[in-house]
Amino acid sequence: MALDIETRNQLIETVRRFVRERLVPIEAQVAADDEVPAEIVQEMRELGLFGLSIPEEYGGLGLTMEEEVLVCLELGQTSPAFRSVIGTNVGIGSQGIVMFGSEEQKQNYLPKLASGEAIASFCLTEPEAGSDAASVRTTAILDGDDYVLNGTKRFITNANKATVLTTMARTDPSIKGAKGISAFIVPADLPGITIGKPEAKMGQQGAHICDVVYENCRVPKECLLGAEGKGFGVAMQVLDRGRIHIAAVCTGVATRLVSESTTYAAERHQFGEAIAGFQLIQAMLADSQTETYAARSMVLDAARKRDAGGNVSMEASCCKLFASEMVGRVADRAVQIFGGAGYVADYGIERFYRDVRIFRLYEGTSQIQQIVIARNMLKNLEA
Ligand code: COS
Repeated sequence: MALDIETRNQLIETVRRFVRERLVPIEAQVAADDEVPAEIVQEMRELGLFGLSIPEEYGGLGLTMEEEVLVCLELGQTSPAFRSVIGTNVGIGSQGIVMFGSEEQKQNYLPKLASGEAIASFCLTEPEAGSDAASVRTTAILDGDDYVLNGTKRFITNANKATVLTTMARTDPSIKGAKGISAFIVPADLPGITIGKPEAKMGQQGAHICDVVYENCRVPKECLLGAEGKGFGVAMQVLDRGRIHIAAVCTGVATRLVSESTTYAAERHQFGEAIAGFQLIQAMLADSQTETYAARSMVLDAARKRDAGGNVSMEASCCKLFASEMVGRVADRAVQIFGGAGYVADYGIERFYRDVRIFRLYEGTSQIQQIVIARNMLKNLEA
């Protein structure tokens, strides 16, 4: 159920203050250390951020999608690495359990994910299955009361901290494509699981991605999430929701960059006046503001449609496509407005420029979003 307006405003204000007072001052430090400090993670736990999307009866805040978007629009206004700490618990790691878990699975996992005591990762991507998610090769073969998992998952966010791995694996290798795939909730401490070391990345230092390797890992039958053979649908529905979340984060980052660009343009003097007085600078500011506003409007609209029970697969992809491409343009203009300072690490703008690049890639590249949008358009034509 939606929060009353006063509680909602309080939540947004609390997150805004947390971002401004606790996160923004340590952005450079987190990037240099490649780690979010433990005391910040603890504060996130205390604020309930790990459980934004988990229903109240399982210990979360049970926010509607619209409310989650409003939180992401605030949380996005700092280095995206901070959001990544809670990202998999709020989104792709937990939502399969929220949407498709049995009562027992929900009771077992959701309260610990909501409190941040447990960390969930989403294991879909593999070395040979990126955009083509239905070509998953990891196998899960039933043997007695266990499924035996073998295979490698790649670029798995938070895997080095995870206690639960929501994993897509092929239960019927004789079926190629989506239909042979099932979803599992795999406890990360089972024998036969190896977590690789975090990859060195272009940006978002402090957020970690690793390989997850399954070698004859015996997973009890009860860990099957949803029906056998229905795992691809689980993954797709989790991603539909995740794409709205990511689009909101992109919009939050863009909001921060528009604000930084405007302030800098008003303060920086050249040719005897503030560069904000020059129309070519104003054009860049105006374009960034317009696009940020458009993304904000889109993402709130898609969230409200989802809250109303609609299928928002197409809208989610429209939001992810537009907002992730948009924040790339906004970050590029921010570098341009800052000039040489935009290229220098101390100003932090170049860090955002690198940080936002991944948004066009993960949870489906821009090209995958275009495919999803166009397929839905054509399907609607047939209906
Ligand atoms: N919700 C529910 N079911 C869905 C769905 C959705 N959003 N999208 C697809 N499905 C179902 C289809 O209805 C179909 O079921 P039936 O065979 O019963 O009709 C099945 O899943 C297969 O769908 P489709 O034929 O569209 O699969 P494709 O192999 O063509 O791939 C794309 C679809 C490209 C959209 C998918 O592979 C994808 O999203 N790739 C990107 C993956 C991604 O985002 N990776 C990031 C990893 S997480 S950081």
